[in-house]
Amino acid sequence: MVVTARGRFITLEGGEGAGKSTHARALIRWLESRGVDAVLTREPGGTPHAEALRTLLLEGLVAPFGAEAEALVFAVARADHMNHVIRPALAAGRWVVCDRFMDSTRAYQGTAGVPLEVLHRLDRLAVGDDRPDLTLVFDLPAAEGLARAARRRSGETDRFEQDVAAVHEARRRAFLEIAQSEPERCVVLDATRPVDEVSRAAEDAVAARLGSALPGG
Ligand code: Z5A
Repeated sequence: MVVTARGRFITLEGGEGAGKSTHARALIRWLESRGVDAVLTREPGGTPHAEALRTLLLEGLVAPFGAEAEALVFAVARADHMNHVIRPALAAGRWVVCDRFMDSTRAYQGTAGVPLEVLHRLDRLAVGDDRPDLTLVFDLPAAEGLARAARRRSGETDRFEQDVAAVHEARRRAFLEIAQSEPERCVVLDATRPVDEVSRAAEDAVAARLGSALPGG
């Protein structure tokens, strides 16, 4: 019987405009150049049902029910994403690169007042033991990220972008606290540097943490 080695699960986290989407795409290209079969996905979203929930969340249609309800809906979307995309890919030996994941719930809904034990319980339900092998936290001052996002934006701001600067800074601190409390999983990258340098730092982090799982590693 042939046993396929499990793939590796990498998540990208950080505030608005920190460069997660840019570097998720770059990381997929780099992994493929190393012979890795990799899947690019995102949260909220990644499956048709979770993408439908993304629309509700980003249009602010869940917001009137409160932050706990938003955390629940993010967890429902995550469970669907885990069951239909992430777990099957990992089981097939593919690597998964996910633009935002469970730490975003801690940083956004946690700073909005949802107790940590509720968030941990939701993680146990939606994620279980299939936690990321590596999380890259793209760190930069919130004002700089918002300015980048504003320059790129064509339409209106979404429900989360509309929050005031102090809220965005609290989320930045929350991401850094998560990284500090789980150094075996998380690597913080200085996202104020030029794009190419940040990409190289992301690749170095993957090679350092997961290099033995790369083809020929
Ligand atoms: N959310 C939540 O509350 N709870 C949860 O559990 C989850 C999510 C999973 C999803 O929005 C929203 O859902 C999000 C959190 C909440 N809040 N908001 N808003 P999204 O996925 O649509 O948006 P985002 O995650 O914030 O992504 P973003 O704004 O698109 O930012 P980004 O992906 O980090 O950045 P980017 O698109 O790669 O780069 C932004 C611009 O900066 C672009 O023009 C780049 O070319 C440029 N860039 C990138 N890197 C650099 C460097 N190094 N220098 C200069 N310019 C750069």
